Amino acid sequence: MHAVELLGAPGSPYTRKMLALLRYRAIPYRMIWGSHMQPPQGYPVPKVKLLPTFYFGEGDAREAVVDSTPIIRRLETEYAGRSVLPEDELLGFLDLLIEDFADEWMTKAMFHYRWHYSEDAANAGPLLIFWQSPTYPDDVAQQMADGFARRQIDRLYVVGSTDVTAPIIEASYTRLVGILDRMVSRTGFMLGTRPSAADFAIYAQLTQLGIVDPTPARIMAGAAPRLRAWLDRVEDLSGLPDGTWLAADALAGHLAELLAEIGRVYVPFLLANARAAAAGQSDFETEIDGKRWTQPVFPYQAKCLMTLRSAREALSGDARVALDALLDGSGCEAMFADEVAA
Ligand SMILES: N[C@@H](CCC(=O)N[C@@H](CS)C(=O)NCC(=O)O)C(=O)O
Repeated sequence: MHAVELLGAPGSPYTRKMLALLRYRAIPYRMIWGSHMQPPQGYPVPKVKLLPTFYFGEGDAREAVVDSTPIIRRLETEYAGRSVLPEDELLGFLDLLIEDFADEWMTKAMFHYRWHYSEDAANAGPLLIFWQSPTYPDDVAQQMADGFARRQIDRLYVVGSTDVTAPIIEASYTRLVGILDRMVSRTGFMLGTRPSAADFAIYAQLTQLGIVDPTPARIMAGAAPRLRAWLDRVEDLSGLPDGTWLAADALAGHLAELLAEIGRVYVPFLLANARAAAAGQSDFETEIDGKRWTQPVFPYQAKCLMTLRSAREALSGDARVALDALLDGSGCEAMFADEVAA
């Protein structure tokens, strides 16, 4: 069978998300380690150069695709078995919400901790270069690492990491380490004894936070060795026996803390960002977790809110009632309040 190809890097959380997913699903793949700045010669260029870039098909039919969330859905239609998308409507929505939270909020912690403190930035710079190739001479590598670090540090504010927002991001990460550790201790995964897309999205950000970057890795190692060990297991779940999804009556107990965290930090962010985007602003200021948050508008994340709203709209009446009951009081319900523009 033709293997799906992907260009990615070990320091790119979304690459790790997809690599672990391909392994769990036993989809034949060919991993091309590299940089989105230097795609493989003769290969098509995706609409936006991001890692991972997936290449579907061969020769003239080869197609370059980015964005892990839709790629996961495409892989579900092209390869059977070991699905990561729960067929139950309510679980399906929760999976999408948690995946989105990990991809769009937890990545703020990942980017923040990588570049905010000098110890972490000095650690990441050379790794990012040697992940591309181990044969760069030292002086060239050092120059590239310095350039890379400078560019990324200059971009910290784009994801909302500044001295003002640092306490919010760091407190959320510390709470999440505890919340995720307790979830993993109960059933092994976010939505049962089998992994869903949400698990791979969370794992993705934590491969960096928990392993690569010294400051957040120390926090995890100290507070949650179970979660830290989980990361090494999720990297390759090819031999995991088939499991089951959570029963409806177990959802509230298992998910309450995580939903409250999403409602506490991510939902206020999504709403303020979408309002500012609708008003044509380039920046916005809001309050998150009782503290001031400022950042440039992120149009992609305005789309994320729309996607979550459409997904709730698409639910059958019963599933929507069950979802609303589950989200009630978590702060997540504010996403669907009618008066909020998007
Ligand atoms: N939504 C995308 C995000 C991918 C992404 O942001 N990748 C980062 C690396 S982890 C990237 O390529 N950044 C390069 C850039 O922004 O120039 C996905 O889920 O795949």
